[in-house]
Formats: sequence, structure tokens, C-alpha cells
Amino acid sequence: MSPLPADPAVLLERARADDRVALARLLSYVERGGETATAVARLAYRSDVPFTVGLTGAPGSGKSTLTDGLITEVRDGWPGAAAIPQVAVLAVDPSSPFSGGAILGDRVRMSQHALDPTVFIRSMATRGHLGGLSLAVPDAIRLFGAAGIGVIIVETVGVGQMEVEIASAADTTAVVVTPGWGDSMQASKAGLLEVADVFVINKADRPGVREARRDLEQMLDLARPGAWRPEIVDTTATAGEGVAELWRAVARHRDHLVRSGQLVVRRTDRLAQELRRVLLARTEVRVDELVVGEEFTTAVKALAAGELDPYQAADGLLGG
Ligand SMILES: Nc1nc2c(ncn2[C@@H]2O[C@H](COP(=O)(O)OP(=O)(O)OP(=O)(O)O)[C@@H](O)[C@H]2O)c(=O)[nH]1
Ligand SMILES: [Mg+2]
Repeated sequence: MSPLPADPAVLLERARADDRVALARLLSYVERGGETATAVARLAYRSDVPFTVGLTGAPGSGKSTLTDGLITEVRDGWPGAAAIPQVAVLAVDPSSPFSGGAILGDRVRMSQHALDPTVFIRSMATRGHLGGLSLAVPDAIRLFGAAGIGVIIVETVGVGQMEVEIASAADTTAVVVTPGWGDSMQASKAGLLEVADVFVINKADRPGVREARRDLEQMLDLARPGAWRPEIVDTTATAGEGVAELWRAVARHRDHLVRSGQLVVRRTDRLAQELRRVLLARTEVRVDELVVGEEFTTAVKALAAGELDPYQAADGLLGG
């Protein structure tokens, strides 16, 4: 095969023709940010949005093992529908600036599919500015779509604000808990409840499954009435138990989204959030440019001389 070109449009053509090296290069562009990332995002924008399943939960709860099992189910297709030709997994670690370890760990755990050319597995970690990931993840998802991949699984480590934000880039979000989770995650319960479309109690081979389920049920009883009530699925990911049922639960939620019109509503909400983040990022760049300019220095002098207050100065600089 000829050497890899740098032009995103050519790379995307290749990615569409199942060239995984080209796809990996495009993802690196997206991850790195900057002008090339924007060019890739623009190219990918108008393509079909693939269905995205988010898996989030505490470190070590079994997300990668579950993902490994899910890939097999996903490849068989949605219940009653044709097989899905290609699947991508995006493992996102918002807390770690280094992706090396994560890649290794996840690759090992997903070894069942590591060599399968129809399964694209990729880790993404924080690079550059804060909030970069929350822009890179939706761009990466659309890029997968543009490359013709039908289902994306996004694995996010952790249960904090940032993780929840990333998880909510998915159409269906599954929150993974383990027996005994209730005591350790009191603080994040409300946030998890807000984001969960499906709950998974993984490590169901361990004691405390019944208590964990009761905990979740109680939480759901207190939640907003009328809304979708997340199903609770028990799994033992290491034995592959319950994984098919998890996939069916995801499919039921997807049906609900499609039938109720919520899929469109949610995707539009996400686009609004995304536009807001792009605006913030653009504004930040603009401010960075302003503070090194002459007008800024002049404004500071005016502040020091008591001729302006900071609010007047800011309005002046922003042209407001
Ligand atoms: N007993 C038991 N162990 C499990 C189960 N599922 C996963 N594990 C083990 O739990 C450990 C963590 O599994 P991972 O799949 O890496 O969990 P993860 O949530 O992806 O972990 P991070 O990505 O590091 O947050 C591994 O040693 C798995 O073998 C299960 O159902 N039962
Ligand atoms: Mg993992």
C-alpha cells in the first residue's frame, strides 16, 4: 500500500475503504486538537451519526471486560436485524494525561477482539487544554460514522462530572456498578441516576447482588416519574454471563428513544452543548490573543491610572 498521506480528505477516503491505519491517523488529528482537528471534524460532520453506547463506572468495575463481551453481541446486530459490519470502541480516561497504560490494559482485556479487523479499539486520554476531550469525543464518534462504522462503544473511567459529561455523548448510557457499590459511591449517586439509561450490576458472582439491586430500585423509585425507568441487568463479565441480556436492554432503550422521538431531542441537546463548548474554546483563544496585544497594555495603564474600571476595560477590549 502507498505511504499514508497527510491530507485529511484523502485519509477519510481511505478510512471509508476500511484502511484502519488511515482511520487511526485521523483520530490522532482529532485527539491533538488545533486546525487539523477542525478540518477532520468538518469533513466528518455531515455523515450518518452512528449509534453510540456509553459504558461508565468506577475504576475496575469491569467495563473493559463487559465491552469485550458486548462486541460479540453487537456484531450479531440489533435483535431481529441484520449483523453490524463494524464496531469501534473508544476508551476514554479523563483523569489521566497518559494513554499508554490504558491502551495496554484495555488491549489485553479485549484480546478476544484485538486482532479482528472489523473491530477498531482505541484509547483516548486528556491532551492539551481542559475540556479538549469533551470536544474530541463527539468528533471521534462522527469520524467513526464517516468511516462507515455502525455502533460505537465509549468506555469512560470514573463517575465525576467530566466522566458523566463524556458518557452523555452516547445515545444509550450504561452505568456499571458492582456489589457493595452503594456505600462507596454515595456522593455520585444523583449524577449517576441522571445519566443512566441502563444499570449493570457486574461481578454478579460476588455476594451482595441482591442488596445492590435493592439500592438501585430504591433510588429509581425516588426518581422523576414518567421518564424512562432504567433496566437493571446482572452480569458476570468474566464468564460472559448476562452480556447478551445487557445488549438486549440497550436495544430496548434504543427502541424507546426512536419511538418516543427522544433520540432526535437528545442529539439536538448534545449539539447545543457542543456548540457552547466550541464557543467557549474559541473565546478562550480570543482572550489569549487579546492579553498579548497593545490594546490590553493600554487598558492596564488606564486601570492603573484610575481612568477605567476592569469591567469598562473588558467591554472596550471585547468591542462591547
Ligand atoms: N469476579 C469478577 N471479576 C471481574 C468481573 N468482570 C471483570 N472482573 C475483573 O475486574 C478487573 C477489572 O476489570 P476491567 O474490565 O479492566 O474493569 P474496568 O472497569 O475496565 O477498569 P478500568 O478501565 O481500569 O476502570 C479485572 O481483573 C477483571 O478480570 C466479574 O464479572 N466478576
Ligand atoms: Mg477499562
